[in-house]
Amino acid sequence: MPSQCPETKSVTFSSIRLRPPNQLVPNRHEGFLQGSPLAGKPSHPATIYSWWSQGQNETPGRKRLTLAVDIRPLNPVDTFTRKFRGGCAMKPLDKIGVRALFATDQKLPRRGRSGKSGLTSEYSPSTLFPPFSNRYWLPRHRETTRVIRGIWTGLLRGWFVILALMGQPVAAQDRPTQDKPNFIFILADDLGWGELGCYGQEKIRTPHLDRLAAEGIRFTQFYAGSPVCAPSRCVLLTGKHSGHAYIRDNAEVRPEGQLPIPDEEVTLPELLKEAGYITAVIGKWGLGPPGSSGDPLNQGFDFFFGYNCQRHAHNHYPRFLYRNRERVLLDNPDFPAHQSFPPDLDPNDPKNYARYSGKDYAPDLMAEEALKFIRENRDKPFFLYFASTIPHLALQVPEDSLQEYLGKFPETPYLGDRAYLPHYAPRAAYAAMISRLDSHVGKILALLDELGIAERTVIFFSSDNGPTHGRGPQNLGVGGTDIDFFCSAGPWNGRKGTLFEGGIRVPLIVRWQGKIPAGKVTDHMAGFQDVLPTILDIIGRQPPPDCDGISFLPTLLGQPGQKQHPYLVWEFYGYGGQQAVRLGRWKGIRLNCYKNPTGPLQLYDLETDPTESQDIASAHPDIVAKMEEILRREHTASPHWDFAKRLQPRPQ
Ligand SMILES: [Ca+2]
Repeated sequence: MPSQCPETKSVTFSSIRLRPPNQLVPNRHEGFLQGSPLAGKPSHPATIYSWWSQGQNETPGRKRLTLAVDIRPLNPVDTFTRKFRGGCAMKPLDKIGVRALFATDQKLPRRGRSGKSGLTSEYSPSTLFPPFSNRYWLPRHRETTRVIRGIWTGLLRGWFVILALMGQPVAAQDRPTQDKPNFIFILADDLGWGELGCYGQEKIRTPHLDRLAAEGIRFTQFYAGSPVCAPSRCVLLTGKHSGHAYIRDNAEVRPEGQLPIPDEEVTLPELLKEAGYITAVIGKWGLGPPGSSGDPLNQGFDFFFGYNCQRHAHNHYPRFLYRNRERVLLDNPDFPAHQSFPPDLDPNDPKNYARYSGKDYAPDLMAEEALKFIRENRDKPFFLYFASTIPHLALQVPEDSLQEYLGKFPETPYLGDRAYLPHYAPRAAYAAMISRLDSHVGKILALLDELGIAERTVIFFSSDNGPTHGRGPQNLGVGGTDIDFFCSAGPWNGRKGTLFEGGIRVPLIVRWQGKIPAGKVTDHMAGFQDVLPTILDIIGRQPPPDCDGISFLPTLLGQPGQKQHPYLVWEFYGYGGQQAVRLGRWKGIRLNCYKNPTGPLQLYDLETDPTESQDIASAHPDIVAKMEEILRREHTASPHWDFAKRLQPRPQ
């Protein structure tokens, strides 16, 4: 059937606003479109959805109602579980089908009843859609049949209009190509809030990142999507927070890779490809094995180079990396990324650590590929997602960077007893890794200057989660790290793997020369889910309707009108299970969710207690109750994660 439709389009008309707000649970109705010209058959399956957006972007007292219709080719193996995407063309028809997204943006006279179970409302969007001048029934829970009948009537009349609109170039609303800036999103791995000079770091040198901040804007209240790698990256690429995102914890699959994000997830590179961008991910992926639905090449990237599997990335001198789906063999010996130092060797002799390195340092190779990609695509609008594996363990760094720090700090050889690889100078190695990443950023900045494209390239720099967790005597962390020595989490409590601030509050630097005032610092509260709508905002496009993010473009440009998150939420299904809410000055955290999914929330006042050390929940039951309500509301069920059922994906 795919051959019957050469391409897929989605048409966003506008949006509906109703007053007063109604609480409508998302509705989904399946049926058939009679006489669809698409399938060439007398009937055609359709899925009709309606839902209220969360209201974060809305005027108080109003909510946005969106009505969507998913019309797909008759494909017996396909399922009706697709998500919506708005304002853009879609993946190939054989995967997604044709869909039309209707939304209106007018105050509508309401009729009928409303209630918690849904609503009945009648409206006439005739001012927006002359062909849709008949009335539609919006779905109400127990009136599905009547609703669908009403919608079908409209659809059948509107279908031909949709087809007409499909013929129009979607990009017509976009800014001209030459005005489209390039985007480079640089993501560090396990880099703490306090590990850059521009964020107060005093022991580790990061001159190029400090320059980036001096020439751009630095965020002080920016949050990762999750406290560990894969779910955080899922939030970044889909714009959905971790209560809605598909990936909510690291979950490995065999023989290599992580649980794949499904085809129907709408990703930032897909949306940018729609807008004419060439897209690349270079670095660590972690969202699906090669060939799976989560393969980067199946999620909107034109090019991939690096590690597909997060576990494979534990060794910075691997035997191979991937170029697209092909393995590229490297000049490195084969050795496991987790081992202890041999007891019969001298731990103070650096030569005995040569066995933990090789010739091809993967972070360098990935940086070189990034430079190559920029050079080759300098004349196009491009999106480069450069996901470095630094400073994630193991402690491995080329000698020239290590030399910068040897002798600078008191050292105790790390012998591999807390995972990863031994190193005779673990503090120097850790600092050197971060400076190595900084040098990669410096090369990118220099190349942009050389090519004369610095001013039309927006650069983001952030980290996927806080610095790695520590445990054991001497507070030495996993893999020989010593994040207390470096104040890696800045003033925050908590490390990677926790929803305390140190696990999720991360740096964000954005530079757009000529547009973002230099040297700016903002306390605008934002998170990974905001990156997708911000980038789309820059090119004049709308995010998908189920995006949880808010564009922070006004903050970048120093313009009025910045919308605020009333709150941020996180769900995390690792480390015992955790949930958290940031509500203004307040932070609520629930730990050990697997043991007790409705256990007590801890409450902290970040203004007076930034280290989250005094639980004051008992003094503020009203705030706790509000947070609990937010956590319930912001959670969608997942096939893979459920605290109550103790559901977590296991390696398959
Ligand atoms: Ca990470």
